[in-house]
Amino acid sequence: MYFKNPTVAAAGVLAVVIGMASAQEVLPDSELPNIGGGYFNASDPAVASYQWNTVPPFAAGAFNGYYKWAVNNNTVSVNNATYLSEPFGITDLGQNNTKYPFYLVSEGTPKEITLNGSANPTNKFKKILYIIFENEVYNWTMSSPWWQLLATRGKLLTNSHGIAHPSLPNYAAIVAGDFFGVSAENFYFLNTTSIYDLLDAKGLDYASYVEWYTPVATDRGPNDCNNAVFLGPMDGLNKPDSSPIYRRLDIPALLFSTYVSNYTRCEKVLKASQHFASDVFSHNLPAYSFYVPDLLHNAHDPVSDESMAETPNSGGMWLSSFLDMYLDELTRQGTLVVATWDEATWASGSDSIPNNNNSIATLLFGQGITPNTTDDSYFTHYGLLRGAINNFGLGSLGRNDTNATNGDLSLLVSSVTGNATSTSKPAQATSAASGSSVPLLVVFVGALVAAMML
Ligand SMILES: *[C@@H]1O[C@H](CO)[C@@H](O)[C@H](O)[C@H]1NC(C)=O
Ligand SMILES: *[C@@H]1O[C@H](CO)[C@@H](O)[C@H](O)[C@H]1NC(C)=O
Ligand SMILES: *[C@@H]1O[C@H](CO)[C@@H](O)[C@H](O)[C@H]1NC(C)=O
Ligand SMILES: *[C@@H]1O[C@H](CO)[C@@H](O)[C@H](O)[C@H]1NC(C)=O
Ligand SMILES: *[C@@H]1O[C@H](CO)[C@@H](O)[C@H](O)[C@H]1NC(C)=O
Ligand SMILES: *[C@@H]1O[C@H](CO)[C@@H](O)[C@H](O)[C@H]1NC(C)=O
Ligand SMILES: *[C@@H]1O[C@H](CO)[C@@H](O)[C@H](O)[C@H]1NC(C)=O
Ligand SMILES: *[C@@H]1O[C@H](CO)[C@@H](O)[C@H](O)[C@H]1NC(C)=O
Ligand SMILES: *[C@@H]1O[C@H](CO)[C@@H](O)[C@H](O)[C@H]1NC(C)=O
Ligand SMILES: *[C@@H]1O[C@H](CO)[C@@H](O)[C@H](O)[C@H]1NC(C)=O
Ligand SMILES: *[C@@H]1O[C@H](CO)[C@@H](O)[C@H](O)[C@H]1NC(C)=O
Ligand SMILES: CC(=O)N[C@H]1CO[C@H](CO)[C@@H](O)[C@@H]1O
Repeated sequence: MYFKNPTVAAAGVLAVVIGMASAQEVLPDSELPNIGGGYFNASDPAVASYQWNTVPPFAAGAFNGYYKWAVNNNTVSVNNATYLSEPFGITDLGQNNTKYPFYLVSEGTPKEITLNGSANPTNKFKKILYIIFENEVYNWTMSSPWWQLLATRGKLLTNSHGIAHPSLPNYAAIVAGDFFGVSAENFYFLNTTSIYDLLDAKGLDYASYVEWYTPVATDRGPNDCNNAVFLGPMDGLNKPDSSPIYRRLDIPALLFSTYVSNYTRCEKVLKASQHFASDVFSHNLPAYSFYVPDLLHNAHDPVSDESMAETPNSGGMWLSSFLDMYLDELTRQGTLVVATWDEATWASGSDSIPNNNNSIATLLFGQGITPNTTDDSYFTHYGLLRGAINNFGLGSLGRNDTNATNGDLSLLVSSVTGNATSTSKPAQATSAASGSSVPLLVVFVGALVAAMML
């Protein structure tokens, strides 16, 4: 049996497919999300030569066709598929002939990766760990005393921006350098290259540590990718939407068909509670990893006795504890920890109104980071990606990872110092804000409104 409670899991899949169409704030046909939080409209000269068709194709009930639109003058096609069996770890859960609509997104002209790019590795950090929080505008986050406290432990980027709305395309952007025109949260598989191709080529290891995730047994092996849309227990107090606490769309790797089609890669998506602590303290955290907090820890949903308007606190409390536990040890191993938010959303739950310039908080901790500092330079998710690529000397994906305007983490991190080569034992219960060198960890915080939707 793949799930502890197959009935709930199956119902969750169906509820998601239906709920995405009804609950999500979808863009009108005439709009395409743009970096900075605004939207292009059909009469904008900047997109006059493009074709797009976003919304009707992505309504859950309208998958029975073939659609295409264009991003950056490059046609992106979306093929529909209705699987009668279980693709990529989607399990039938005993519901024979269950149909799973999903969308395969391909670039019209596939981008070629470039290995061994012109830049030499900057080697500012040995490892990078990303943590992504959900759905808060910068001001809202930084009005929380918990995030103010966290800022004293690291470097706060005050001019950092999400790429798109709603949440899903932002997760794609940080590992692949584009959002591929996606403006909804249906069941996408992106048939494109990503940083995982560059990491494989370089021989660097990676992992995703995901709260509540359980791999599934398939004919490929016992630890295949689980593409269930929601997993985990429900929080009955979390009204009104009773959100499950795991979402597929929060794990960047699972969004890519080029990732989940490879069983060896699927084995690198791990249940956090079984692997993260032991991997950190045994010095086996790979060079590039994500820690994916659940929908309570990532601030998407409030804790049980908290109102929606107080949501930032739930994520801030969780991250404070997380850093108490791990930051000393991660720093000793040369890890940069990146905590960021997927997109800027207001307490009202709206992704787009008012236009908040997609302004999000991003905080850096650990290796090469001076605590209680800020940086005001313009930064986007593409800078998080670019920084990892430049640090490890991976080459290029040929997308926005080559665009220096979007920032570069490795410029914000001091050279490796201190106990980066330490073989010390697991961290003591001491303060983490000691300035020791630590691996980089990125954390995304996502949109609140999207939480209500999906
Ligand atoms: C569409 O965008 C153009 C250019 O920014 C702007 O002048 C126009 O007012 C917009 N139209 C609508 C309906 O928003
Ligand atoms: C967009 O496509 C047209 C037609 O192929 C081409 O002439 C133009 O150079 C392209 N623009 C960019 C920015 O690639
Ligand atoms: C699925 O099919 C199997 C065998 O064909 C049958 O035993 C089982 O009851 C079916 N399950 C459902 C939920 O219909
Ligand atoms: C994915 O894209 C590649 C081109 O990059 C194409 O050859 C392949 O057929 C696509 N896969 C699917 C399943 O469409
Ligand atoms: C990669 O870069 C190294 C050092 O700059 C160089 O020696 C090597 O030939 C390059 N490899 C490729 C495949 O370009
Ligand atoms: C957000 O912060 C900026 C800069 O301090 C301020 O100008 C703006 O009014 C704030 N917005 C809200 C909604 O608090
Ligand atoms: C599958 O993933 C492994 C890394 O886990 C990589 O070494 C291998 O090249 C990948 N295979 C393909 C066909 O991409
Ligand atoms: C952080 O810096 C501010 C000034 O930039 C200072 O007032 C405050 O005491 C510092 N806090 C800590 C914990 O170092
Ligand atoms: C860069 O990002 C912008 C905005 O997110 C996007 O429209 C564009 O297609 C991207 N460019 C490339 C080369 O991926
Ligand atoms: C680089 O990114 C910035 C900000 O997203 C954008 O305005 C600019 O057009 C991009 N430059 C190129 C060459 O893609
Ligand atoms: C590591 O840090 C400890 C405590 O600060 C210090 O005593 C020790 O000399 C450092 N070791 C190295 C190799 O820097
Ligand atoms: C263009 C295309 O592939 N359309 C397909 C969408 O899905 C339905 C159901 O499987 C097919 O019948 C269409 O051919």
